[in-house]
Amino acid sequence: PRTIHLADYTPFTHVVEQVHLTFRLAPGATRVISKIAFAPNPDSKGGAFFLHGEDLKLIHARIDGESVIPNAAEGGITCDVPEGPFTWEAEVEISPQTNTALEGLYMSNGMYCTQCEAEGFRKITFYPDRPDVMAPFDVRIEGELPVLLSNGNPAARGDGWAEWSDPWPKPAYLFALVAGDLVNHPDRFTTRSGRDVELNIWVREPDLGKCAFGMDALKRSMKWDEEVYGREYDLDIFNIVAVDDFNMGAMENKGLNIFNSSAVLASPETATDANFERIESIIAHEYFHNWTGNRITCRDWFQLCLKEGLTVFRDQQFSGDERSHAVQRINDVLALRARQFREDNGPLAHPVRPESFVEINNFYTATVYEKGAEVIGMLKRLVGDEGYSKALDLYFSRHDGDAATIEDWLKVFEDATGRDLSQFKRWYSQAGTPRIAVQESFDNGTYTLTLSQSTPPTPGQPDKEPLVIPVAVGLLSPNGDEVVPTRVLELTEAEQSFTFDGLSAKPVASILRSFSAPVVLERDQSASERAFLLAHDTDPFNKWEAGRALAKDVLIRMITEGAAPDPALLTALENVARDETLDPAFRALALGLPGQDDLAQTLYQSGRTPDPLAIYDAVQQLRKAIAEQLGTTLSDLYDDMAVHGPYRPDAGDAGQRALRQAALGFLSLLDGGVRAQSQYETADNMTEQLGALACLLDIGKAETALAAFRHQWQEDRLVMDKWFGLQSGLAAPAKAAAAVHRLTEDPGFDWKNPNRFRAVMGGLAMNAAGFHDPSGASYALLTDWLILLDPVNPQTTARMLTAFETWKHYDADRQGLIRENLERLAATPGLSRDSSEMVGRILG
Ligand code: BAL
Ligand code: ZN
Repeated sequence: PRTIHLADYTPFTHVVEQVHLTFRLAPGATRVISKIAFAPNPDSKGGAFFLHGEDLKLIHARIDGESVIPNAAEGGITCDVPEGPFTWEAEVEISPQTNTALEGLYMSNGMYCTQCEAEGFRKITFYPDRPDVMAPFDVRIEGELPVLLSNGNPAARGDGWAEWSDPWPKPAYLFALVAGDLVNHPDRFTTRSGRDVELNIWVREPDLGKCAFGMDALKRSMKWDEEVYGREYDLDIFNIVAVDDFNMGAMENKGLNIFNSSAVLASPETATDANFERIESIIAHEYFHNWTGNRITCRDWFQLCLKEGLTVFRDQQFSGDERSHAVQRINDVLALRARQFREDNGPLAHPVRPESFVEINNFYTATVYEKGAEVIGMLKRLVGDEGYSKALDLYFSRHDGDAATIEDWLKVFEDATGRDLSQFKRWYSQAGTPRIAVQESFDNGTYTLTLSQSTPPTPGQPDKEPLVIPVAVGLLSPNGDEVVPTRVLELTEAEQSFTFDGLSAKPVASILRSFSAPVVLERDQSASERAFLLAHDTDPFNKWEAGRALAKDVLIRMITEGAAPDPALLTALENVARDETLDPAFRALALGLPGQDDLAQTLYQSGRTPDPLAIYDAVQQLRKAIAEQLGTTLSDLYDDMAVHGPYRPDAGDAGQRALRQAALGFLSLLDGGVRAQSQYETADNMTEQLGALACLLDIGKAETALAAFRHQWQEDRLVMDKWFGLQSGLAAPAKAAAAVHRLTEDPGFDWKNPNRFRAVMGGLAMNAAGFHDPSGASYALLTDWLILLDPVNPQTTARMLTAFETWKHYDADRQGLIRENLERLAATPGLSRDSSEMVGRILG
């Protein structure tokens, strides 16, 4: 397969002035008739007229009404065309029914739907399937189904047909079509300039009761984008459709967002607080794409972070505004470290704007999305809120209707603020997580903070240059008062010192407040200083971070030296747990221990080989010690945090439930599961029901509850995903492969459904000690299933391969076993482009 390089970008030979598509739907033989008005592109550098096309049966093609026979070319066709404007017509046949890759036009539970990003449109018809070709689309759908949807505004409809017209020029990846036996949850929204917009969430009839929360989240998102970014919706209708078989969370097609049903459907009985929160953020994310992605799109796929980093940043801002900024920031950083730092730390590390790819689907990564959002957060910190606002206004006015680049994006910041961003731009091209080492001194009332930055080598980038890193710092006096409020230091050199004068005593520095940059802070700090910051820091993120660092230090000593749980940590945790001035959601996060994978990464970074079983044992030992030391506090919390009255998914109630669940997790280690069993039996919402089930599984007493859960929920796919995922994720280490194997033999293991596959195999991959069982049984099991899935669904297979991305951190025996499995997969005849690229990069 061919490698595509950013440096090779050339504009398309033509522009598309208008697209007309007619779909004659039939499961095995859908006809797609296209009529496309092309004109020469004045910016073209020349070359043959080329249209992408894959798996299309060409029935006929015409140029200006005359039949033509195009020439087959790699990934599409070429054709001789007139010098001036011309009309291209083609009729092709495709088979949605046999399209299991879920890319292009496919079927899910009897409904037709599409997924075109990144390069799925070429499986629908011949077209310049590249984001810089933007055109208005008119679409006619013919099919004997009650609901026929496409992008834009409805134009006309009759019995068995409907026509849609999208006036906004868009790239083909934003095309969408849905046809099925669906019902809608309707609503309306009036934009600030008075446009009356019809809103719908389309679902299968049994799911109609699970749309209200998603609809409310949509309306709040529309309002927020008007108020905070001045962005208004621009069509008369906004449709969302829930689909059961979907490779990702959701897709921002213009005016017709298509959602994985797990990312939109929710009711108190079937969805957890975490599900509600995720739904709110994904609804917002897809809606926000209307401006950051759709009205202004990407010139090419190397610029993916232009829309994704910015849209993630916007959805994080929204969730913070709607809920709690402190809790949002902690959760965002937890996710960043778990996924993006992990990615940066291995063979899949790549810049936020990659410079080459074989299969673009492999670059919908935590680096492009989450680190992409962090880069925007840093930019905002550096130019200030007002500068950011001015730059964004300029971005929208200057680039509306454009397919833009990172250079365009940075230029608006330079023009709006007068700041030179040439060094900052390295964040887009340099991969890896920077380390910042800290040295401190205090002399005669002056505190000096010396920061040194370095970034470890990543594949293809042995040498790194210094970045511009905003480091937010505040100083506390020894009695806990804040003596210097947060100041943003700009670290631009490899090493730099910053001084703070006029202090009466050596301060305790709170460094990297709000996690002001996506870096690893290397700071040796005593347990007592960490406990001091946990008790006194005014920055909620760093307050939490101090507790997290303390717990990590303690666990590392337990793992590497066989130390006992440090009483200082237990006391600090008890103080936080009891502190009623703190938000329960924050306290729940403070009681959460570092993840086992996070500990493995930390050990590896400090030059040690992680032993997943030793990590597992240490975490279990610490949990037991916390339970024993904090027993009374935890049981008080469990009682006090009970939420009374009908379930509400808001941040306040969810925070109380989270703290209560954290307490239950520890208490179950002491009470033999009595509380969990009782909670399981009386819960009237999924958060508490599933939370209780998790505790019972954790202590090996879930048999009855698992059977009851299955009996109650067997008809609900999304709930049953939880049943599968929990068992796989919480299986005891030595038994994990066998337990997961049993799950794959369950008649409910519909492995072609990405949600179900991810629940079971993703659960295993996240069960660190079970996945890395020294027998290698889990490696082999996952590999067997990936080999089976690859020809059916390459995208999901390739993503799941990231389970192996940290393989070189482990001992020689484990590395040998993993290599054997990866080589077995690599040698599979006909392996997809997606998986070959991934396995090649992982093996290195
Ligand atoms: N554009 C793909 C799905 C998303 O990021 O919204
Ligand atoms: Zn997105």
